[in-house]
Amino acid sequence: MRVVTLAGGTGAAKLLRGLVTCVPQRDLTVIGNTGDDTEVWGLHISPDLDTVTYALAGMLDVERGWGLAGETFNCLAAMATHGAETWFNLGDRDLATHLTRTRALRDGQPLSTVTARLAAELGVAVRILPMSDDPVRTMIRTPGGRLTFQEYFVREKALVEVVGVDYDGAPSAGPAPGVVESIQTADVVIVCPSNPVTSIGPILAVPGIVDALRSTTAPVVGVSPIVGGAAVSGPAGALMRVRGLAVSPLGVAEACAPWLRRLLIDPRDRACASDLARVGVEADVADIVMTDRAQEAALARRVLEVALERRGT
Ligand code: FO1
Repeated sequence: MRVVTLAGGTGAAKLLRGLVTCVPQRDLTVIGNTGDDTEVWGLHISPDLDTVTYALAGMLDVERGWGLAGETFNCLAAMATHGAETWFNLGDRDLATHLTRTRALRDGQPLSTVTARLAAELGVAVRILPMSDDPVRTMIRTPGGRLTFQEYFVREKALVEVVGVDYDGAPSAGPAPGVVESIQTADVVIVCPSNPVTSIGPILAVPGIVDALRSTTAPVVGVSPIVGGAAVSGPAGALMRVRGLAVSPLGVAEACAPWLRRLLIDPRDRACASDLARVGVEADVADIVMTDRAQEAALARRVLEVALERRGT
C-alpha cells in the first residue's frame, strides 16, 4: 500500500513515527514543507525536512520537537563570541546536516537529491521529498514589515501582530521530482496535523500539487491540527485568522477544499461534523492528540482504517 503524506514539522513527525509501525518504510512517501527553509551563517537549513528525517531515524529531540536528541551547542556559543546572531539554535551535530546539504547545493545538486542522501545516511528508508527544488519562502507580513518564518516564529516568538502571509517564489516553483507522480499513484494520501497556513499552505502553493490532489483516485484524509479552538502546538490560530479561516476543523477543511474527503477530529470538536459535511468533508471523531508512541501508532492505524473504509476494502 503506497501511502503519501503532506507534512510540516513536529505534528507530522509524530504521525509519521506512527505510520512506520503500520506500513513498511519503503511504501511511505513524505512531501515536506520547505517554506520554513532559511539561511544561517551561510548554511541552508530545512527545518521541516530535518525534523521528519530525525524523527524517522529515531534521533529527534522529542521534548523540543526539533533538532537532535542529546545535542550540544558549543559552536553556537563560540559564534556568539564572534558576534554572530545566535537566536536560531543550531546544535553541533545538527550542523553536520546543514554543512552536508549546503555543500551539495553549492555543487549544483537539487535539494531533493541531498534530502534523499541525508535520509539514507541516517538509515531512513521512507522516501522524503521536498515539495519543490525551487526556493519557496513563507513570509509573514507584520505592521513593521515582512519577516521570514523563522524570524517570526523563533526570533519574535510568534508574538508580533500578523497582517498577512506570502509564499514568495511559489508561482514560479515546480514540484520536486516524484511529488506529483507519488500523489497520482498513491493508495492513500494523508494530510498530517500540521499548520494549514505555514506548513501545508506552502506545499499547496506550488503549482501542480493541488491538481494532483484533485485528480488522484486515492482517498485523501487529514488529521486536524486544531483541537478545541486552538492549535495543538505553534501559532496556527493567529495565522489561520489572518487568512480568513476559522480556528477550527472547519478552517482546516476550508484550507484543503475541495479535495479533502475526510478529516479526523478530536471528540471536543464533535459539533463541527455538520459544518464539515456542508463543505463536503466527512468527520471522523478520534483521539488525535499524540502524547506518546502508543498514541502515535494508534492514530496512524485509525487514519489508515478511515482511508480504506472509504474505498470499501
Ligand atoms: N525552533 C525554535 O523554537 N527555536 C530554535 O532555536 C530552533 C532552531 C532550529 C534549528 C534547526 C531546525 O531544524 C529547527 C529549529 N527549530 C527551532 C524548529 C523550527 O523553527 C520549527 O520547528 C519549524 O520551522 C516549524 O515547523
